[in-house]
Amino acid sequence: MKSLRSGIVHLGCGNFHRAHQAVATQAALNEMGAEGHHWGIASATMRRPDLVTQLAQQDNLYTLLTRERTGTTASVIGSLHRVFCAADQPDRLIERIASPTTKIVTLTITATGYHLSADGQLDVTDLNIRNDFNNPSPITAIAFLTRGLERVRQRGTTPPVIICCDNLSHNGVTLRAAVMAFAEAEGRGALAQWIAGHVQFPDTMVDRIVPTPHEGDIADARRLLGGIDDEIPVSAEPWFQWIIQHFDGPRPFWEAHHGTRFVHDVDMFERAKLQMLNGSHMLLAYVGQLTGRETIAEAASDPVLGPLARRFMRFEQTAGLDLQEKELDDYTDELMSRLKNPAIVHEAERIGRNGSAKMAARVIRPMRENISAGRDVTGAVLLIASWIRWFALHEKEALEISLEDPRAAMLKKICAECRDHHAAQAEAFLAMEEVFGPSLPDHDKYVADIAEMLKRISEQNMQNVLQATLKGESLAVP
Ligand code: CS2
Repeated sequence: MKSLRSGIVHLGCGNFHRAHQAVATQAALNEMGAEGHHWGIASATMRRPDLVTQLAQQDNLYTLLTRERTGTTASVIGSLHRVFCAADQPDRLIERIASPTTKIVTLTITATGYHLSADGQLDVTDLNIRNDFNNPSPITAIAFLTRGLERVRQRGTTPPVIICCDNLSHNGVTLRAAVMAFAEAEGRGALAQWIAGHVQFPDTMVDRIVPTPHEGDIADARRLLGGIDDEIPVSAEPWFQWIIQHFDGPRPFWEAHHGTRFVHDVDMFERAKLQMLNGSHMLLAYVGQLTGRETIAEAASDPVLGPLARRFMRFEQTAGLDLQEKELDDYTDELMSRLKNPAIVHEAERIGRNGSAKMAARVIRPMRENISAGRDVTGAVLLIASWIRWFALHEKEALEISLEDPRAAMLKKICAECRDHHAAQAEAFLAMEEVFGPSLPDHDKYVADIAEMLKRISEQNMQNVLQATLKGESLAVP
């Protein structure tokens, strides 16, 4: 669209952004007509210049393939007004954030991109974060936001609203605290205070399963578009949810896309999704990989693992959710059906990445509440034991998958130091407060349970262990 201008700046122009926010923005542009033309997106990839080149070759247009069990549909998305690489043009991103024409800044940089500890606070000892202190050409999103807001403050203009669209607990509050902590840590206490008083960081819940692009996407796009070539289509499931806390100031009419809602309190939506979907995703990923299931759909459709995941989702991962039983049943049914969608090729190995940054909010928080209430936590025990097993197998180089995690080196080191000593491995993993938080209630018992599960899945046939776990056989050490 020739008359488009960028009222939104986005950090993290990845597949999720292209299949979620950019799509809702396109719906808003369609609905708003000429009124909406200033709501184009200036989207920065943090470090993928190749994507910038590919998008530029097709005028920043691309295809969204919506994949249902019954077939695939294609639509062309044109809401990306500008695309650039932050690593190549750091000042361009800072200036964009600071520009008075930018009303909204959004982020999808994944949970690891925030450099948080298990308590949700910015890890100011993190090397990437430290490297960005007072650095005019930073690499982390937190530093880019701080630099941009610093310019807004110096110029006395109106700051943009900053909308985190990643799966973090209380993502707006968390991001605000992280930006303030960053400014404080680099000696800009006054800036931190100004941010606290002037910048809005609404909470959001985002939900759409967006698998990594695969070879068939390009052919499908060409077929569905009647022969037009698209080198970088993106595919997604039909489900779309974006729940945004009300904020002051102008915005696109994102509600034009089904599944977008503005509410006063995002907490329950966010917690239900983080625990029931994202937490169960982790169980399916770690256990699935260990049983040779390559995709989430295969793992969720497994006659033993599927029911185990369902039980975990419905009875463990609902801890702390103030919703009716019927609502929880319906949400569970819906989620399991989405996870089984065979048209979505979502590799288990990918979902399993960066577990150390995801564990606290998705798994440990409900686990802690369940233990305190005397409820069963077998699913969480299985999940954690399977995660440790990934690293143990890696350490012995038996598992041929890439292992991406910000703490991978340390986790493999633990496995090496106590090779085949399951109790010591479980103890050392659970002692990492930056991943698991403080000790669990009745800590020693649960570490012993995890160690026992780790021993079983390491020494016995995995399918038999899962059968026994599904039947509810006790983990008590004989
Ligand atoms: C997944 C999410 O990678 C992960 O951790 O659990 O990306 C998940 O697919 C989305 O949050 C679904 O909305």
